[in-house]
Amino acid sequence: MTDPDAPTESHRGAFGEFAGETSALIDRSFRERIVLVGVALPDDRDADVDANLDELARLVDTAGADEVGRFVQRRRAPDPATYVGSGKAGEIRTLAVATDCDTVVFDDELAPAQQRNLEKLLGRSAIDRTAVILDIFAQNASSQEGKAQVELARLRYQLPRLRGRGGTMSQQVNAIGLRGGPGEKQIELDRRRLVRRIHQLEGELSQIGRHRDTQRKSRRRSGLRHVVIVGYTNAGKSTLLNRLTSAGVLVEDRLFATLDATTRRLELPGGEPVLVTDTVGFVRKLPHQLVEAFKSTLDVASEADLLLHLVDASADDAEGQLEAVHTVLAEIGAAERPELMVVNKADLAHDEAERIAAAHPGSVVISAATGEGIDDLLVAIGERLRGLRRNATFLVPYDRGDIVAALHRAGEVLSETATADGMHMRVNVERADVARFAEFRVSSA
Ligand SMILES: Nc1nc2c(ncn2[C@@H]2O[C@H](COP(=O)(O)OP(=O)(O)OP(=O)(O)O)[C@@H](O)[C@H]2O)c(=O)[nH]1
Ligand SMILES: [Mg+2]
Repeated sequence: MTDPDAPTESHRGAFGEFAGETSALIDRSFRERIVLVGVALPDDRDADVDANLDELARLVDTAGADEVGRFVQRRRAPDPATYVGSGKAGEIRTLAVATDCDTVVFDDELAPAQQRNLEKLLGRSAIDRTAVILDIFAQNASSQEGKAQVELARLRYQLPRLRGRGGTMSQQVNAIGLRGGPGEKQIELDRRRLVRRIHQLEGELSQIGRHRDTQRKSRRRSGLRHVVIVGYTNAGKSTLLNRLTSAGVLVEDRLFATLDATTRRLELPGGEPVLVTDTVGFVRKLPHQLVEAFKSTLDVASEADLLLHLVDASADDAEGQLEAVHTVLAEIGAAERPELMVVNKADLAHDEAERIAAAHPGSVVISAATGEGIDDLLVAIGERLRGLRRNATFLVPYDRGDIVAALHRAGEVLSETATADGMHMRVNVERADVARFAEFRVSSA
């Protein structure tokens, strides 16, 4: 190795190197120095590009590393071989050398070949946003399910990226400088081991999923409305659940502090009990591997009677965060759920909170930390829930078992009587469903 800048086996940049099932992804014995790189497409506004990279900087910081520089390239599309143009890659390398950076983090998921090419061009590890987010999730997972979900997501990300670097997978940490490796045979062995582990985890998770189905059924049987708190990470979701129910969920000024769903019972001012769930937060471009692996956790949102969408009024980019949350909600099939917007941290940013609330009619301003606005929030939740559903009566012919089943899925069947003309069903359903089954409707009693 004649190039003094070329990585060696002892190169510090271990950030993002996958080390197999259990080991940490980042060497946290020191804070790595990171250069951030994004590509701005023709339709991207400057402010959005900045917001994306600011968010990436926060993710990198949470993962335990420091931003020492950033680069944005305007392009029609990312370069298929190197994400940025190759000229730009040269400039990034110069900056990386000047700032003594360990790792370059790219704002979009890199294809395996792009990553390989970039590492060659840059002479240091090149990783992507997905790896950083996976890394934070790995650091924060604590429950058995959370750990299995994160590991599954990491392995699915790792599988197409396996390459011969020497030794077993667990020896690959810090082995960035080893090129060539022992060849196809070892890669094939690693690949098989990985696939086996993926299948094992899928099995474990489907086992846990069955338990969750039982919980879900008992929740349905309880007949209680289900309110789910969603929002950008660090918006204060867990603080709100604690405020409402003394749940004792961990609250931290940290991205993705919560990875598991916690459900508690809460009585609304009228005495009506409901269930409230706090769950994992969202960011922009949430990796699809995580969305898939966390499906069972995220499903609570798509099954909610009401979403409380919590927004941090003190965030620089609250509107952008709102949009990011809506994108993820759409991805997980929860876009159609009724939503009550709740603007939080009014104690920190009072004027901004009022401004956001004014832009979104029907929203409520609170501070989960001080309790300000919580009484109004409880009233608003009650009102929204009451407005969502109504009782309707349907008469379904006996040859339409599909409709009977669909009504059972759509709402709560209050009574079901066999008559000469068909099944007479009284059902508590959402207004939209009343319209959907209008053809069979007989009265609104
Ligand atoms: N000043 C102020 N801080 C708040 C408020 N609500 C939450 N926080 C703080 O914001 C940080 C994040 O709060 P969490 O409740 O952990 O946020 P979260 O939405 O559950 O975050 P994740 O689980 O990481 O997605 C913590 O430091 C809280 O103390 C509030 O109303 N005012
Ligand atoms: Mg939380």
